[in-house]
Formats: sequence, structure tokens, C-alpha cells
Amino acid sequence: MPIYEGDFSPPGGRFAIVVSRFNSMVTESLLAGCRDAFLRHGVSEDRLDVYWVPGSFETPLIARTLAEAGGHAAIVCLGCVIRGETGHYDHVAGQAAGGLLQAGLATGVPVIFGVLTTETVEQALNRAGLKAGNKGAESALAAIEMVNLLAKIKL
Ligand code: INI
Repeated sequence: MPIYEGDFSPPGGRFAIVVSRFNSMVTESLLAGCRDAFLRHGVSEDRLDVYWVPGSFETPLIARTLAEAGGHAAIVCLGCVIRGETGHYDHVAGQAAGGLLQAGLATGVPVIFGVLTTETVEQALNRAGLKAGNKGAESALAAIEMVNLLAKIKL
């Protein structure tokens, strides 16, 4: 029974990181974790392009534009939406998730959802490098895994 999985061997190509300024105290830590994970897995800094956007809501447009431009093996999107801080949490989080999914499906380029959605600032900080891992680092690994899996399918 053939089983196909993406591994974490160093992939070729460039990687885009789209990162939201909103809640930048959190997203800067996500970006640091993401960069560190790429470097540790053989993707050097000169193959990383970082694009800052105002908020998570804006990540899908830039992700899709980058994916259509074709210059990146995968696009990692980082953001932080905290329910306690906004009445339109569901709109921002939901539209970001849906838009990023569509960007990947429409273009065939892996678009990684590295947007934290939490109830509190404390939960967000914990998932941005304190007590509960770093979503930015996880997102870099997801990008590498998807690029390597797609390479096995598109022989
Ligand atoms: N953007 C976020 O990334 N996180 C949030 O928690 C947030 N809140 O709280 O509103 C947020 N809003 C801004 C939004 O993403 C857009 O930048 C803005 O609506 C302009 O389109």
C-alpha cells in the first residue's frame, strides 16, 4: 500500500511570509518563530520574503496575489485575532480563514493558515512562543511538508 507524506527535508524555492501588524506584539513573535523554523530546516534567509499587511483580514488578497505571481513555493500567513478585543472577531477570523483557503485552492500553491484565533491575549502569547508552542514555527513546518508532498504528486 503506497503511502505518501511530505517530509521535512530542505525544499527548494522561495517562501513568502505574509504577516499582520494588528496585535503586532504577538505577530512579531510568530514571525520570529516562523523564520527560525525555516532556517533550522534548511531554508536560508535569502529565500524568505516578508510582506506586512494591516490586519488578518488583508492576508488573503496578498496571499492570492503572491500565489498567482508564481514566485513562491508556499505562502505562510501569520496573524492574531483575539475575541475579547473585537466585536467583529467572527468576521475577521472567518473571512481570513476562508480567503486563505480559497487562495490556495484557486492557485495550487500551498497557503498556510498561521492566524491565531483566541479568546484572550494570554492565550495568544502562549501560542506565540510562551507555553504552548509557536504557531509561526508550526506554519513554516506545514509549508515545508506541503511543498514536499506536492512534489511527490507532481512528478
Ligand atoms: N485584525 C486582526 O488581525 N486581529 C484582530 O483582532 C482585529 N480586530 O480586533 O479587529 C483585526 N482587525 C483589523 C482587520 O483585520 C482589518 O485590518 C481592518 O478591518 C481593515 O480592513
